[in-house]
Amino acid sequence: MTDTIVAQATAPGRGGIGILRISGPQATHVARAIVGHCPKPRYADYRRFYDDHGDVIDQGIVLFFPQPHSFTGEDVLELQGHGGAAVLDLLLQRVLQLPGLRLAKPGEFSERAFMNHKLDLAQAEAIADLIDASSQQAARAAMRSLQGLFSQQVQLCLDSLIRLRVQVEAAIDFPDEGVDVRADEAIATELVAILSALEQLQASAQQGALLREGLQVVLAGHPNAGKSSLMNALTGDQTAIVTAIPGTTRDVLRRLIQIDGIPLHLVDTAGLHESTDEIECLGIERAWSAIKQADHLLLVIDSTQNTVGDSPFLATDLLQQLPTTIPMTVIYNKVDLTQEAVGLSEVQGYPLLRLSAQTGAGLEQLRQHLKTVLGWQNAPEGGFLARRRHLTALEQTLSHLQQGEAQLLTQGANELLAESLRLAQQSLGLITGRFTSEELLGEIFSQFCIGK
Ligand SMILES: Nc1nc2c(ncn2[C@@H]2O[C@H](COP(=O)(O)OP(=O)(O)O)[C@@H](O)[C@H]2O)c(=O)[nH]1
Ligand SMILES: [Mg+2]
Repeated sequence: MTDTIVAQATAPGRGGIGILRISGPQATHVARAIVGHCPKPRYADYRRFYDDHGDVIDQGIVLFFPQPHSFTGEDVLELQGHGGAAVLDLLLQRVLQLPGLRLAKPGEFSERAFMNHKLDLAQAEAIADLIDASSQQAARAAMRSLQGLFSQQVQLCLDSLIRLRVQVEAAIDFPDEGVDVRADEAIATELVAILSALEQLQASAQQGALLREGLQVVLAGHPNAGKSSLMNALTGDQTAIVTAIPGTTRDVLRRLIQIDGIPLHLVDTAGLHESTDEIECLGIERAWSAIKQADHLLLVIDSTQNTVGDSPFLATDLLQQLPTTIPMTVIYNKVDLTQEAVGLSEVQGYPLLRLSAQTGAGLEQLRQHLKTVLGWQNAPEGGFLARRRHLTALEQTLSHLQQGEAQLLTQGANELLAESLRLAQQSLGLITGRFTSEELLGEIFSQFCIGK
């Protein structure tokens, strides 16, 4: 028989109300043991909560949701008492004394909801994402995923794929009946349509992943260029120490900021140069490792040191060492001293932005520029939140389909195409959990918080 699980559903700590949630076949038994009877389904019942000696632990609301009309699809009981750590713990210990009960694992309530077909996998993940959302945009997008927007689009593509597989299997099994080029043509048209729907879905999912995870933007450059000043200007506080002494920053500093609701991990690093100071050398090593993991680099240059006439001059020694695969913007800082006009131009094929970290001139342009280069298309209302796992699944699906398209062109509808379509359906199904392995499920749900 399934265990009955219990966990605190409200955040730990002090609060007006604290809720224990119980799910499983023993839920009604718990109600009888603790409040003396099982309340009428979905009615708030104000009761005392008793311990095993008949002493009152707390008093509050008890709610009962009989299966299948509950979050998990099982019998669910909620005990809503006062939100104190000690009193909730007493209540939890009392519940755990009862036969067949145990503490829930992280994400176990959502996992049961998934197993009982209350949610698909993408929706279950959206619950965790909604709880973790760090901006209003991310929260709204997570809610749309939870309501099934993402899943519906995946399902539409899955349905078309299944229809196409049937068509292909028919062409293979009954070669004499429709054999012709016309069958192949119909298949090709359908395949192209699925490919284009999936590409659109992929574009939205990429935006969704951006909204969920944010990107790493690393500030790099010579000492004293103004990296830490720029970090502070963007975070709006004194995150990093700024001095006129070169080599002030010796560690890697990270801060999460938002630009119009898009999360962005800003990383300040030690100035890059040859140093003999042991601590600074370690800082520089860390700076290089942060640079290699960046999604975008901001190469900060002190414009008072680097302008030759009118033409901007790049720190070429650094340029040669920086990874060429990571997109980069050159920041010409301290224009308050050089009187150069703020704004965006270009240098040696890189976007160049003149600004002053100290006065804040040009900062807004930097924000807008970052939004653009990080691939944010303006506010897709109706967008949804997606995870890296979803992007991978979409990529694999697309690659199987593209392979299938090539096979169809060269050899017509045969077993190879059928196999590519089968694989495509399998990878797409991973998103909503149709073909998901036990291990993957375990991994996904274990990242949820307890009580969810
Ligand atoms: N005038 C002016 N000074 C700046 C500007 N940005 C930074 N500085 C100064 O340059 C020095 C080095 O700045 P800091 O942010 O520590 O540079 P980092 O070594 O690259 O992190 C400090 O004295 C800052 O006050 C700026 O935009 N204008
Ligand atoms: Mg610094």
